[in-house]
Amino acid sequence: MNSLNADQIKNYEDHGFVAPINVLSLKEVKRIKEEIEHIEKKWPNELIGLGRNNVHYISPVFDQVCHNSKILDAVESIIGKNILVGGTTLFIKDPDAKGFVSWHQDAKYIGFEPYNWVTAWLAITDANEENGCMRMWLGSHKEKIKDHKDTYDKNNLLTRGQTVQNVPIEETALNILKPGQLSLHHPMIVHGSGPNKSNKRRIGFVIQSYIGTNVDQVIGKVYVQQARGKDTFKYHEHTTRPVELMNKDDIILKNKANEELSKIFYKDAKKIGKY
Ligand SMILES: O=C(O)CCC(=O)C(=O)O
Repeated sequence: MNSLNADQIKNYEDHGFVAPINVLSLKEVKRIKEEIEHIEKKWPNELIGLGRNNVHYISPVFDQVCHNSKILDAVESIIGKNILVGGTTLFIKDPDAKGFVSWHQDAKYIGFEPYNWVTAWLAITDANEENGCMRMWLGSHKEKIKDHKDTYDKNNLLTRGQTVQNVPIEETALNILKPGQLSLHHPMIVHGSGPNKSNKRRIGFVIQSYIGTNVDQVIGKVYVQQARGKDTFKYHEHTTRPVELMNKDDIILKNKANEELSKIFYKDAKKIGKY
């Protein structure tokens, strides 16, 4: 077992996130990067806009990441042994593309309750200050859900540019990761990330999120995969796992899952953004 140790669990409890956790080899990460480049070349529209979500339904490479035992051991240390994959997102920042992520709490808009869930951010490339790694407001997960202003900034990678204002920068920390390293963050932690100022891509594959089987979707519908343990609650529709890249039925599933996700993200929104 690669469970988190006592210090790592304390870090998560005190700060709202834990990192870095070594989970994949450089060879495994290279394979994932190649898969992204292959999909982008052969199906140029597949990973843009809403399509950046739930790529694990159409690619066995991404599916296997979600079911990786090292990642699941770490996740189990936080949410217990009955684990579902509740969705994934690719956060890609191309060099000089100006994309950023405003300060936000995932719990504000994702709709998973109770908060027995955790978001796993896997670095496919380096993630550092220069290329716009995440920055976390330490301890903010212990506070309440904060007001978020929908800004719809065109460079914001969040759906409606939802933003927590007046974050004290001196209480934040960078979440620096090397390729193959993971961070786990709490649903309530306030976090964000700046633009990529380097000359290389920054790629994060985010399991958003791993949820305990006791977690419901209170805004809309979500499809799930059993990652570990048993689902006695049966709140969600379980899906199959892909055995080949871009299988016709899997594409239909990905599109259906993304339509549902979009309804969740844009519930009560004044307009629809580009993701
Ligand atoms: O990739 C990023 O920069 C931000 C991702 C994020 O906000 C999240 O995973 O919750």
